[in-house]
Amino acid sequence: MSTFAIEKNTRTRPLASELSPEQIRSTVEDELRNIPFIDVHTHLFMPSLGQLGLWGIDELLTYHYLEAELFRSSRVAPAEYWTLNKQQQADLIWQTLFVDNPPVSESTRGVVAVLNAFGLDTRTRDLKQAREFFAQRELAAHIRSVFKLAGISEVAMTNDPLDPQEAEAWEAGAAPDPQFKAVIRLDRLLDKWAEYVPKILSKGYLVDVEMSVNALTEVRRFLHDWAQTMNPVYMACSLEDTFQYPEDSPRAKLLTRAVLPACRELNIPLSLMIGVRRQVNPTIRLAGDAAGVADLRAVERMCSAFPDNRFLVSVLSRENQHELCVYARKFANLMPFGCWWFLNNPSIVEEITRERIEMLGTTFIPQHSDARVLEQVIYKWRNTRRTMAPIFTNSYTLLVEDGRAVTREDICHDIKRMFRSNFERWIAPDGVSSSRP
Ligand code: HDL
Ligand code: ZN
Repeated sequence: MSTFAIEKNTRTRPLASELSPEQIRSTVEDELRNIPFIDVHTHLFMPSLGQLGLWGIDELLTYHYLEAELFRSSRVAPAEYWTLNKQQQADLIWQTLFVDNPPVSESTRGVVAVLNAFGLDTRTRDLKQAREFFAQRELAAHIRSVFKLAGISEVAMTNDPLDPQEAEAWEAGAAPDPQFKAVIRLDRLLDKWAEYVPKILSKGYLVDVEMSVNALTEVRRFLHDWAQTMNPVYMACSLEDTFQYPEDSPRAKLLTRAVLPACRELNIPLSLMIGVRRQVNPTIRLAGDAAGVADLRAVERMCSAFPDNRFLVSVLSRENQHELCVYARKFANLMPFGCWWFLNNPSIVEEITRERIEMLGTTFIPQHSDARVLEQVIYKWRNTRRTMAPIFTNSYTLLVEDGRAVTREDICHDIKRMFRSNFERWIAPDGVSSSRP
């Protein structure tokens, strides 16, 4: 019961569908389970991109998150590990992180959840059963089954036009797939301009290392041409914790004079993922990146300087989350999304999500999976639902305590907004610069 005395009972007759505090939790859990989510950032690939798509037990176990954990528990040094083949690596990781030690970390427990979801033995000492199971799966049917288990309807990919293998597959006419939305990834273009000028020149774009006015026009044509091929829902880049904007750099010139104009012309958002500290330990390869606190005044300046661009922003440092929420209150063209990478752990997801709801209501995108291996979406989205349920329950319970009835329709509306329509409106051809319904 509210702690505030109500002067007079102004409550109108209870709504037929009004939920009691006890019903709120079960209704939140129902709607989280019933509504299929859109996964707005992954490293998954549509089947027509061939070998780029990773799936199955050996890929699940050699995920770079698990490789980082292996090197903390195994006497095998990275240099030796890299000489092993994929199955030998997976066997070593299974033995070390799942047999010799209970798999209690977020990423190890995730593999357990995937095996369990398919009814496979989670305490086995070897991978024979799992390998036989995945070997007999037909990919298209397997994808449908995985998406259903994960409760997702579609995913956004990460597509790099400067990756030779991927570019070749697209240029060969890779068939689009409605469940896999393309995203043009810009890291190579922005971070390694001089290195990739020859490659872009070879494709017929008259660019130059000095980045003449004509070169920037040619980059816009390059982006438009790839947008024609991929039909991207947004463009994206990851940026270090030291990222500044504006800055006197090829990256800033490319963002200002090529990428942002192209996004406006294509009417699609730009995703900025900020805070990575690249390769602090290169001996462990993909696992070698770390996190750092970024100067989010760069985000402030970009949102302010480009009011006609829409931004998706995720930051990697826990310390940056609160100020990102504040900036989202200042700029309606800023959509915070996800609990990225090292933040995708329940203890931190809870803190981030609660402060977002407190400051932004439901005008944000709570989570993405960042999945690199197909079946990871099963555990990443299961964990998200499990973590979000008490958070949303608390929000609605407070609302009832403060005097406003809550219905199943309210809860359904909000979950659809956070996990679907905020994104759909952000990428919509008639894109709006806020998440107003
Ligand atoms: O830059 C990114 O998109 C990151 O998500 C990296 O791919 C990172 O290695 C990762 O997989 N994080 O989950
Ligand atoms: Zn990613």
